[in-house]
Amino acid sequence: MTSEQDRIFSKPLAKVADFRFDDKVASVFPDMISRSIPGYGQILHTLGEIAGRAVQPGTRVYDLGCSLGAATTAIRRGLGEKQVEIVAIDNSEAMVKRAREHLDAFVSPIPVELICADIRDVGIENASMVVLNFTLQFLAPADRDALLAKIYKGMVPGGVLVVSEKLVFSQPQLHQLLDDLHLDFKRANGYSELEISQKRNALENVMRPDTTEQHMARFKAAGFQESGLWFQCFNFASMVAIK
Ligand code: GEK
Repeated sequence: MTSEQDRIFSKPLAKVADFRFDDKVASVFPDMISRSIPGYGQILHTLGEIAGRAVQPGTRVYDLGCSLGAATTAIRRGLGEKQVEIVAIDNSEAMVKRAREHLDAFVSPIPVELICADIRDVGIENASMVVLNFTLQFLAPADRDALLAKIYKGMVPGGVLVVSEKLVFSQPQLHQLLDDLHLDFKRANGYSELEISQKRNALENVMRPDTTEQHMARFKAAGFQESGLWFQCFNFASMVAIK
């Protein structure tokens, strides 16, 4: 996916408003996410590989917080001709509008139902794979356990949940080092100090990352039999939980 270059925070702002997934963000999103999240491309590719192994015929795949549908597209690729359907959900109208164009441009026998809704309000049924690719961190922390419980209930035995997130660490020096390495990654991708600091302020009240331990405890409390990290680069990770 190509898009315009992300220059959203490049000019000094009198007041940095809370980050929103609006039209401006949707129009630069592929550039923004690939320059901001180390390993994003690797994670997308592997979502397709996981889908190829874990998705069971006659079931559904859910892509929760699908943005422009990048994970859905990777999963469609990984599934080939399998008889499944994908449900892709995002509550940003700007994202869903563009996601429709991206998904329509990709020829695949796998149907995608694209829904503009809050993932807290939609039912999960007959799922053998559920993906939260950098979405859970945007939900109010108090709503996260209930979402995981709903997902678990809607999954078939052996189903796989993939959760990718930014992480925080309880060990302060480790936290600082991995955070600094992430900022270096952004600098190396052309973001200025102003862009980095204004974006950070915009996200402060909107994105609240958990520790790895919180994620693992949440998977266990929801009922998942097994869980673990399959990818980590600096303070970004992707985890799997198996029902
Ligand atoms: C990708 N998964 O490219 N209900 C529905 N959608 C939501 C909610 C909610 N309650 N809260 C946030 N979102 C994508 C990237 S981006 C990650 C996901 C990022 C949506 C929000 O509108 C946005 O599109 C997405 O979650 C998060 O693989 O920007 O760091």
